[in-house]
Amino acid sequence: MRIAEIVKEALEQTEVTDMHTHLFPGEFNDLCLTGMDELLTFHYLIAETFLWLEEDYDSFFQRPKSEQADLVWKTLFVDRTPTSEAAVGVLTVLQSLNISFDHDLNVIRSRLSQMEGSDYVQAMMKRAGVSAVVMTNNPFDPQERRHYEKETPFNRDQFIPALRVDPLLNGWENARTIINEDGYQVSEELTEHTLEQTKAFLRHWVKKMDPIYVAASLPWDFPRDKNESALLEKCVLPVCEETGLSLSLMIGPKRALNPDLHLAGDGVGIFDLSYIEYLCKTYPQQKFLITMLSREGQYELTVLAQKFRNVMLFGCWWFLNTPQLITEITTMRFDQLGMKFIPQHSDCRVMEQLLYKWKHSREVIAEILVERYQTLEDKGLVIEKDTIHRDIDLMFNVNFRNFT
Ligand code: RAT
Ligand code: ZN
Repeated sequence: MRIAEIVKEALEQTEVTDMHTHLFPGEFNDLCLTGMDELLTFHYLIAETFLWLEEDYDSFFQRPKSEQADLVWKTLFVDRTPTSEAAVGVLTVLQSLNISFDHDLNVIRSRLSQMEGSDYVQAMMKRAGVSAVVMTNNPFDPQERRHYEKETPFNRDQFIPALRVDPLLNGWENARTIINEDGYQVSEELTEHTLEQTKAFLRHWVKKMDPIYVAASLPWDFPRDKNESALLEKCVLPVCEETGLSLSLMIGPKRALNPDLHLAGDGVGIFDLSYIEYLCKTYPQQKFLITMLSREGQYELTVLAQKFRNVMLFGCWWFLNTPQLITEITTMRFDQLGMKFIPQHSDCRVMEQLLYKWKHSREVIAEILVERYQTLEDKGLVIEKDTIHRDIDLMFNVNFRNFT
């Protein structure tokens, strides 16, 4: 077998741990998104649809989801040729499910819904080659908390909780209302007592969720004031330390750049990495999983990761999850870090997206790996099939499991 075939086969056979998604188990009912309307109203596609649409933002969002999906379909797939990564992704999903393209969305809707059954979620994960997904669990979201409060049972080996704390860091005013409602006395001012109570709130949620890590997305200009850094360094980090949890930092969004677009309105800014350097240096015992949204600074971030054992870079996040940028960033990471990084996560929100996000990423990463192995063989190193399987398992499972 040639190297290219072995790599392709190993990537297809290795079930991955998808270490950051917005997926939920079927037991979480409405939070578990599936089907054509959810696929088409994925916020990446909504943003793209508005590039052509003249309709008011508000009137679009007031429409029922099926009408929004109709408009996305007509705008991006019928009246135009779908060329963006997110649009091509929908076609990959259909192809993976053997559903042929039809201009009539209802035909596709019904073919897809015929497949949905009780083991649909399992079937999607299996077909996508994903053994487990890490969720995003926000204790400040009433719909999500309900499931933890009433202890909805679910398969925790397959759906791994992650405690998301953005609302705490990026909006103390709203966060403190919820913390107070939960019975912890916190004031507007971050007094010692308030910090203690906030830690107690976090400990409570760590206990309830049993997360694999704590996660926060830090906007491009974080920390904007002393309170934001105090909440991170005096509440979140101490609780991570006590509980031995790693902290995942997803840095660089410019939230609500166009608020009319709702969830689709976030942009990107350039994060000042000196704050991350400071965190890695000041808290050497704390493990940080890090991904960054801007293309700028990826090189500096890779060098930073090379200096600190407590850092694990992961994924090509959100707008960076395109073949071109995965190639660029992953190649650079191989050059600087060897195999000590996690090449990708999916960020899926809709179950079927696993099919395209992982297929596209595997294809790009296969090309990079084949080139690397071929260079090594040219230098006389014999690359065994087992080595390739071991390496792929290392990057897509073991690096994450060992680090966390
Ligand atoms: O990629 C996305 O879908 C974004 O909307 C965000 O959810 C981002 O991934 C995040 O976790 O903040
Ligand atoms: Zn995400």
